Amino acid sequence: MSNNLYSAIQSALHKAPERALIRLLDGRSLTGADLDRDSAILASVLVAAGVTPGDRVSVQVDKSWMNVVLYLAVLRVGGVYLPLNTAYTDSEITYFVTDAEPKVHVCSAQRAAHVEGLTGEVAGLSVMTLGDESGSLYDAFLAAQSAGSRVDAIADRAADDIASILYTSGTTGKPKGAMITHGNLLSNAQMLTEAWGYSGEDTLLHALPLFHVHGLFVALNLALVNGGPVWLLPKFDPALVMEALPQSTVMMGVPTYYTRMLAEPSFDQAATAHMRLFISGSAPLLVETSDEFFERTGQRILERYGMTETGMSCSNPLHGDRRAGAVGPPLPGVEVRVVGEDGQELPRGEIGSLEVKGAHVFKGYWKLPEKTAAEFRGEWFITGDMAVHSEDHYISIVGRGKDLIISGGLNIYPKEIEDLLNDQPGVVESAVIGVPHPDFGEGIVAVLVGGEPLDMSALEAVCREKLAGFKVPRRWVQLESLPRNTMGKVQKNLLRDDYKDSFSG
Ligand code: MCA
Ligand code: AMP
Repeated sequence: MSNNLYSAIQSALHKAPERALIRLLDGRSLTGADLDRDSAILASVLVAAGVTPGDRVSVQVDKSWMNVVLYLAVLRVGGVYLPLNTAYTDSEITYFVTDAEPKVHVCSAQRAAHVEGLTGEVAGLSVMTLGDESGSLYDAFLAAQSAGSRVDAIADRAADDIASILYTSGTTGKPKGAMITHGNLLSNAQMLTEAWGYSGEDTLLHALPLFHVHGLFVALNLALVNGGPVWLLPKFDPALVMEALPQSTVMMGVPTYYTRMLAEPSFDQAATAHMRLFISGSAPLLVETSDEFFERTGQRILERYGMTETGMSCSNPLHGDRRAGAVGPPLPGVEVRVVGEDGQELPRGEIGSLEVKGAHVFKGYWKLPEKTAAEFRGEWFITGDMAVHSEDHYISIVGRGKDLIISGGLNIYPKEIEDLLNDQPGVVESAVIGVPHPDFGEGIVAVLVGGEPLDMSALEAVCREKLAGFKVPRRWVQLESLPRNTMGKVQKNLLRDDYKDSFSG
């Protein structure tokens, strides 16, 4: 039996050949048969472009039905799907493309020239464009359709073969490509199906981007392997969510989605009456948000916990106690432990470092065996999150051992911004911190030390040029020196406390 994730998806598509599975709010849709046929046609385009099993296909495009077909086509030919946030700047894209060395890079027409300039550095790279039903990839798809070209075969893949690479930043500098296997994705889809009682009877309200684990592997994969319909919203927009809610049963989102929905006066029990389940993750859901949501809708958001490297590890139960402030017990097949600094498991109730083990844990970082080894203790993956394990087996994430900011569900590693700032003339040193933000959960503050008064707008402009917009600090402060402990380490906790009100009120 093939371990290619596409085989599992195809069986579900075959069970729903006439059913509208990808639904757009303008009334268009793709059935199971359409998805299977179109991915076979697009697979022929990828094969003609030289994509063979194991080759990377990097993709930086707006969300669209064709983006879904492209994802399926890459899986089908055994390629490695490498999605990239549309907010990444050209300099960020240069790093990803030269590191991953894709055979094909797909992007919007506006971004193509930059990547075409990298063909000298990446052997065999070709660049194709995709807009909303436009671009060279779309034209090639139409031409293949007219010519009757398709690749029906599903490339044979072992469970351990890489299906996808997702870049995730790190505390030590450059982003690392997490290699996620077909086995990892299948195991995640199976465990979530079981834990959340997901079936083809569910209709998913999909407002998340398709370039992160949450939107792609938690949301889309779960619906596809179950042959359930998906309302594919172009992005999160409360008005669009309100429109799709009455015809959906499950929604997934980051906490910002739920706080923004609560700001809609018409978001109430009647608007959510058709919904079976609201799921939150990627960042901590505040107890106040969870409680307000419950009061307004009569439904308790189900919070779960995961990472790019592991997919989902813990989830509050479908039936039973959905505990606000906790992420629930481990999912079926997942083992978790909370350890102290010596790596020994701590008694229940004590705060320590969270480690996870199971078939969902990734294969390692692309081209970085030493960094991979450093993140494991034997078979246990070290998440970098601080947690408490309760007597009744619930995990609560209580902090981060890693220096990480999560803003609107997007991860920002301060080191990346600090490295850039420290390179600028006049900057002696910098500390980038996350402080409470009413919309994004955390907002970014840059604290700088310079010999002379620093030109903050010039520094902000450099950040805008080099970094995706969500990584640009929104508050800038200059100090004489940074607070340090006796070991010389910057005390970010003191800075976070000093600037905690930067975005309130
Ligand atoms: C956009 N902006 C942001 C963010 N998003 N600033 C801080 N944090 C953000 N998350 C800025 C833009 O740079 C821009 O500012 C301005 O906001 C408007 O941009 P726009 O794109 O229109 O914003 P939006 O549509 O309001 O987007 C906010 C959002 C979006 C809806 C919260 O960021 C989102 O969909 N987030 C979900 C991310 C996600 O999928 N996370 C899962 C990761 P300017 O013009 O000044 O630049 S996977 C994961 O974490 C693990 C595996 C897990 O457990 O799921
Ligand atoms: P990423 O690197 O994008 O995969 O983000 C993974 C990180 O997001 C985790 O290591 C946690 O720090 C955080 N995270 C995800 N879900 C939750 C949650 N429900 N509560 C708290 N933190 C979360």
